[in-house]
Amino acid sequence: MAPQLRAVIFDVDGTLADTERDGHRPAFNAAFAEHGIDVEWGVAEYGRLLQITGGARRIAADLRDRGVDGDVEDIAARVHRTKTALFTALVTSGAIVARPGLPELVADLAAAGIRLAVATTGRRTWVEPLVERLLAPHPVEVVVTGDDVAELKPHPEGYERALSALGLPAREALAVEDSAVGLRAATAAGLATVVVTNGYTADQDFSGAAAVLPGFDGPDPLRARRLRDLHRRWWAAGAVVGRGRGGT
Ligand code: XBP
Ligand code: MG
Repeated sequence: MAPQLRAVIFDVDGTLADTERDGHRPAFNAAFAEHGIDVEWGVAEYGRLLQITGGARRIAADLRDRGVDGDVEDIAARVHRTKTALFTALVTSGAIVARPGLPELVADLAAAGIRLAVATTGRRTWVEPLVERLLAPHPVEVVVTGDDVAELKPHPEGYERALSALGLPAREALAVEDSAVGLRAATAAGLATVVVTNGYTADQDFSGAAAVLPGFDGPDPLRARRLRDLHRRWWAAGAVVGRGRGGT
């Protein structure tokens, strides 16, 4: 029997909002400047650095690559605390808006009785106010952040925790992601995944996704009915080719 779609688990950065290029990146750069560190990430360079998930890890990896001396982990942690404060202020100022079509999709999911959750590598300090702003008034039952996991994406831990908090098997939920790293995490948790790309991710490899779309809106906007259909088809195709998918 085809599995029911009971919950959608959304990624945050790049998925709910286009946060990376003009949100996180300038906050990282301002934090470097505040700490007297002569690093400024350009648009293309930051796109490459997005392969490293988690802001503190991203800073540490880059400082190490640049041959910075001293306790790089400690420097990265301090710079990242400043970056988190700066980015949180940006979120609470209301400067970050939902991707076009997302509010309509979320309202339709809520009306259809499909539960909402979030799984991100970002920090809870800014994730909670952003999710509240972007998804209100619809209740988001579960918010798993980078503070809640030992392993960041592409590890499936964040998605596994979200499923466990929802009390659902993977086959009764669906992930919405924007990146190949996120797709790997969701797929490894056994989830059907719809990818909605952005400027940084459009050329990545999305093999195994239930669908790859350029946005939530357009001539055939993403709504509950279409997501249900994509979810059902993904599982039907998996059954035909005998892919071993967990969470039964
Ligand atoms: C994207 C990330 C995050 C953000 C920065 O997360 O990897 O690290 O770039 O946020 P996702 P922090 O797509 O899973 O939402 O500085 O708080 O880590
Ligand atoms: Mg993302």
